[in-house]
Amino acid sequence: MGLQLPERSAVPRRRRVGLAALLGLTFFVLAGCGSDSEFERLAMPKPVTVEGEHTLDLWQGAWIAALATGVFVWGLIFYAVIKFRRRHDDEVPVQTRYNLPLEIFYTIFPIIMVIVFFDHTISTQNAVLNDPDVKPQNTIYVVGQQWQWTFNYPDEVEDDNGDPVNVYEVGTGSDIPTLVLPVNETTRFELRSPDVIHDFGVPGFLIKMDVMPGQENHYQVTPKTIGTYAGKCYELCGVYHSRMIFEVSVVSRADYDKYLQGQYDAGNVSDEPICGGKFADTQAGLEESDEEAGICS
Ligand SMILES: [Cu+2]
Repeated sequence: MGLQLPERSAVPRRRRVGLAALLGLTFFVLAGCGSDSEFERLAMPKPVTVEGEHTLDLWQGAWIAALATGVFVWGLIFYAVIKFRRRHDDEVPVQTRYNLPLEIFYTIFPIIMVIVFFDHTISTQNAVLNDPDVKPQNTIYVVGQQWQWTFNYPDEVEDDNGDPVNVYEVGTGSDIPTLVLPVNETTRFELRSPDVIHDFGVPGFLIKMDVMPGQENHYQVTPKTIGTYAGKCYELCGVYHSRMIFEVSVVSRADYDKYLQGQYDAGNVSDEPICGGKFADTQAGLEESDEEAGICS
């Protein structure tokens, strides 16, 4: 005995038309999602990088797919609840057994959805982490140390002998550092930690990533607009975790070069990227400087 359904003619035509119109309107509204307002971005911050656009697309696409599925399922639920409600106390509901095509459908379809979600996630991840078509023009070694950030710009400036050297900016508990990035250029962040797990992120980049001792994480950004943005540590990393904030300044290439030269002139210069502020070497359990251990290279 298969699934028993009432005669099709029992559903008034105008109700079917109304349901179809509701579904169509939902798709129309969702398909029109742009990125100009926070509502349209579904509460995501406005992306200020090329890579952030990919993340926003994934976010919006996932919500549209989830909402479309939700509307379809809710529609079926309410349809069944209303259509097959008990009308008399002595009425026995229609008894049903398995329906093979239906069971195959609701087994296969979620698997297809997961595969599609997975595929979009992987392509977004590739675009954000390591797009093979985009060669980073700059590399910055970002060091998270308890409890501030150090930004290293290796081989960007030459010393008096013409040898490339590293310039850096170190934040302290009372001094918020600034991460300077050139606009419309791809910069790769190499993330290093000499002590505990931190997490490096800027809301406008639509990405954050753990900074882990002993692991070399990285991601890349291509800022589209000149401006200043706020960044912070997203991992509870100790007593003064809340002080691990920094500023991001996206500037023109000329201002970027001027900034790097300014760091050199100020004496913030070393041969290799340095691994943190003066507290980085004094963490419990660290017997020697991690800089000597080569963790930053
Ligand atoms: Cu931290």
